[in-house]
Amino acid sequence: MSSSDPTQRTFVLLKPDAVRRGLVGAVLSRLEAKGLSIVAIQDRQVDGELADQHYAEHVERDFYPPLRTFITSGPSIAVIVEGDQAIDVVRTLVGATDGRKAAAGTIRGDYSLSNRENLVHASDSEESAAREIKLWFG
Ligand code: FUP
Repeated sequence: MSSSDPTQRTFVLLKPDAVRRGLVGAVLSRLEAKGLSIVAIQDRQVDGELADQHYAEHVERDFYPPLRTFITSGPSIAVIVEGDQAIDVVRTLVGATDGRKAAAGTIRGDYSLSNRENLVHASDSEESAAREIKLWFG
């Protein structure tokens, strides 16, 4: 993929709340309906070590201990999503961090009422996508 190629890969995690609430299909179908492709998918039980690596930029924050408990609380689904400008497109579909403030029509805006249990993680830059795809898929 050359740097001028708009096709990108991004990392998406369907968090334990999405699995527990039976929203995996609903979330994946929104990504697919947009025209994005799922190029890899895996169910993963996140342990504390992977949580700390994934959220390296947040480990010192006050909100991290309960976030760590949540993200390790049950199975998640790790996904690589591909498409034209996939990183920004997926972030737009996911919506703002706090589900109470996320716009209606976004995944978090439609399905989450929480700033922590917000269903989905999506890479926020090309650097994050590359780091996270390597971390989760090797
Ligand atoms: P986002 O990029 O929207 O996933 O949000 P951030 O990278 O800012 O935060 C990562 C995760 O930390 C969020 F998905 C949820 C959690 N978080 C909290 O639990 N409390 C906060 O105040 C902020 C974020």
